[in-house]
Amino acid sequence: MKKTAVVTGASSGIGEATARRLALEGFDVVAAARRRDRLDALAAEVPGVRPVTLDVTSAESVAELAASLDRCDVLVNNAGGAIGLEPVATGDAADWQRMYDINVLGSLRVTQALLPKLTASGDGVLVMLTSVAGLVSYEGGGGYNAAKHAQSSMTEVLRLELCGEPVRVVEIAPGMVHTEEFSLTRFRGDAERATKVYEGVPGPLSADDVADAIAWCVTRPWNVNIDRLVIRPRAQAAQHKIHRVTS
Ligand code: 8X3
Repeated sequence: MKKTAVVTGASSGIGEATARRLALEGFDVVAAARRRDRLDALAAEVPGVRPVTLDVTSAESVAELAASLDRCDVLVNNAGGAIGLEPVATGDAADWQRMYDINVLGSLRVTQALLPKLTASGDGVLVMLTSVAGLVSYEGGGGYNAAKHAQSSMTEVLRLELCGEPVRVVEIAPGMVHTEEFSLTRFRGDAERATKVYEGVPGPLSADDVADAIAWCVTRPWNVNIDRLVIRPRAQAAQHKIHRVTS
């Protein structure tokens, strides 16, 4: 019997790379996201990937996802993101609310809906994609830091509460990852600002690098729980310590 992995936010970036990678690892992959056209293209290209339309901010949509699954062995709560880089003094509460809704409550909704199936699998693995932004705060990070800290804390609580159940709880906290959309979303479509984030950085992480780490975590033996994996590019020693090459 093949194992089933559900990946949220699978239409691009880390989610898409993880869906591809877990399919290669032999999982039946349920690729879930809002943008169905992208998921269909992914499923047409990668055998073993099934597309499911999902909006993690909608309880109904999450319930439909759960109802469409026979089983769930691995859940990768990847849907998330940052909106804005304004200081706390001028940040928009609506942006903060949206970030909380996607990163924290979105992960909560999907986790609650799929936990019975993860437990029933006998060796479930729940992966939370947080961020180094959930461990270290930085200027302008406000709403994103708050949301990622909350998601990271929720992950710790869950691991404590599930102790004794056949479910592992893994937190992946990436640093600088150059994906198609993360910075573009943060800067509300300003491509020039988004590009500058990675300018001169030799080897920011790719979505594939993070997918590789996720695949490693979920393929460890049943008794091995990788609590938290912090993954950064070599050029980023800390949040504020980034090596850039100027030409
Ligand atoms: C993204 C990493 O450093 O932009 O989750 O907050 S950072």
